[in-house]
Amino acid sequence: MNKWLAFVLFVVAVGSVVFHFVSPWWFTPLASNWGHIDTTIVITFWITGVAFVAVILFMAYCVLKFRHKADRRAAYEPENKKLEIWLTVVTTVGVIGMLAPGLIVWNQYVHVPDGADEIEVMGQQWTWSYRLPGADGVLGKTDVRNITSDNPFGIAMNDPNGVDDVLIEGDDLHLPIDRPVKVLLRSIDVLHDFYVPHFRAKMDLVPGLVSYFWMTPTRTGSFEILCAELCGTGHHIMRGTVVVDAADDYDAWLQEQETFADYLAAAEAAKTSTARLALDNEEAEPKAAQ
Ligand SMILES: [Cu+2]
Repeated sequence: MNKWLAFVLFVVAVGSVVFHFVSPWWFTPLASNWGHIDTTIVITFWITGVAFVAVILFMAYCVLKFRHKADRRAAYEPENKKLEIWLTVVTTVGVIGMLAPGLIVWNQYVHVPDGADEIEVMGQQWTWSYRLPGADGVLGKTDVRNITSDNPFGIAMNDPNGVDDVLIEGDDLHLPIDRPVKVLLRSIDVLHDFYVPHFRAKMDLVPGLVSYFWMTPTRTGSFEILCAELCGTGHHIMRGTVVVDAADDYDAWLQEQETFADYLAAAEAAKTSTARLALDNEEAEPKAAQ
């Protein structure tokens, strides 16, 4: 029985390592500058992998070596200074090895390089919308209290920087290749999490504040956006697409997008036509009564 248990433990240890190397599940091909994030995960795999194999093989060894024998008695050894020091040092080195690279990369992840473009991602149950700064390169100020159907991002009416902001609702986000971009994140209802696996980029959207990270797309193509925070019954449909374009394609796409000024003009036109319709009806009614 003990031999079998030791054998099963051995198979678990070796099988896990083999499966790790032949597994079809691995990172999606990288499409941003965040190769360092992959490195930190690989370091964690190595440290936890070595610890896992060591612990499982040690268990298999103990199950065999110290199995029950009628004439054997257990020894009581409450203290072993040497072993405790040794285990504490190895564990400390392992934990530092896992935490330190993460802290270094996190520091890079939230320190935006000078000259990065700014864009805004807005999450709400259960869609993604995007705002780009327009020709002036500056996003207009916003406030949730300004949000209406004509002003879905709540742009401040008295901020001239907001008028040319490009608004994208229910469509793909496009980004130019090889340009660092600061991604500002807002939510207008609950917690969401903007996640593009190919970019290795992920950040919570928290109602009431603007969170951010930065990255540089390094490859053209279409990449999936996921919400990585359980945000209600429609969480699973909260997906989107980000398309990384060459500079010319990006400019051509940008030309076709609507600005906040277009939104305001459309709202104004709708108001006028409603008013005219009401006026027409009023004029028509007395005739109908005759
Ligand atoms: Cu969500």
